[in-house]
Amino acid sequence: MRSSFRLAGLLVPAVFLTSIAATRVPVADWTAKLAGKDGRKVTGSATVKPTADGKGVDVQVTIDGDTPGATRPWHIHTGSCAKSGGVFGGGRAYSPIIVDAKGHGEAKATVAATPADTTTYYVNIHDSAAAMSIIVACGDLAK
Ligand SMILES: [Cu+2]
Repeated sequence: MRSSFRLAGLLVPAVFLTSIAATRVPVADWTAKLAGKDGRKVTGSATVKPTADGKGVDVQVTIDGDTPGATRPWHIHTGSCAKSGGVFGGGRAYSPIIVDAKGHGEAKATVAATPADTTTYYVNIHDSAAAMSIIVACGDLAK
């Protein structure tokens, strides 16, 4: 009798741990704090979360302190603010941020690609479609 009680005591925690592992989200969220480039007072943040089907990521970006009425293209890029790289997941996934009268803007994108743990990523806020090489704000993504 005594030994079967002990066995039951061991089984309960094992089952509990297994169910936690099964419901764990496969990829952790990434976040970035955005800071203005070249003296600009723009601030912001971005979050990157896996989509429900696990085949891509939902990205949310918010900026403040920007020029009212501006239209800002933005993307996740591979690399870092210090070492630029290509657009992550193709540029079509990202629709531009429209800055409101208070200097605030936000946008969402669903990108059909998953970030790799072996690569670094950052978020770029570009000046405009006509001046993509000018970066208004930037932030490195981290888990
Ligand atoms: Cu870009």
